[in-house]
Amino acid sequence: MIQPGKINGGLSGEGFRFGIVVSRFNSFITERLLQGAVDALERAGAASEDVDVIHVPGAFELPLAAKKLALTGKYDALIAIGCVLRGETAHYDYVCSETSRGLQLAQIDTGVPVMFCVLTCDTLEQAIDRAGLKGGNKGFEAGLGAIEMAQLSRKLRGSSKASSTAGKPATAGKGRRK
Ligand code: INI
Repeated sequence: MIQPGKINGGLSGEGFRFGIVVSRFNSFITERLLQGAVDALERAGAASEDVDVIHVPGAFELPLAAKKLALTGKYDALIAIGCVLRGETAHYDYVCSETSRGLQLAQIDTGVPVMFCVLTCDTLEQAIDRAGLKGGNKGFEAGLGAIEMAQLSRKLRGSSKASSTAGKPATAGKGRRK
């Protein structure tokens, strides 16, 4: 029986740099998600000087800001935080679809992981539940996801068949920044 090699991202944020893009729209919710994300990064060992927070007007502006941050080459992972609440018109659908599509494109185009922490809710109550009440804090989950993806990306940079040893951390990227 073969023993497949496993490459996983760990959960230590030490030595990684993170950018958080936050929408001001529905800031009652987004600032709580931001607190959750920062809490996760801090508890995982990320240093204050390695975490930058950038605010944008609304969720629709998150993709461009995320892409610009990714292109700086400064960050190991990004977190995009927003909250879109359904209204009476189709506006909600346009904002949700373009925001999610744009954020996916930003990470695919640049190779920098972008966590999708944009709540898309029918009611304010649903959003509150996910920003620190019954549904936990989706910002905290996004923070953990950012750490895992940052670690995984660093390992995968050195995981070609010739260079990797399954189960052992890859050497590429090590010491790049601390
Ligand atoms: N932006 C949000 O982040 N959440 C919303 O619920 C929302 N609604 O409902 O309109 C919203 N609209 C603003 C949009 O993201 C842009 O900032 C605006 O259209 C300017 O480009």
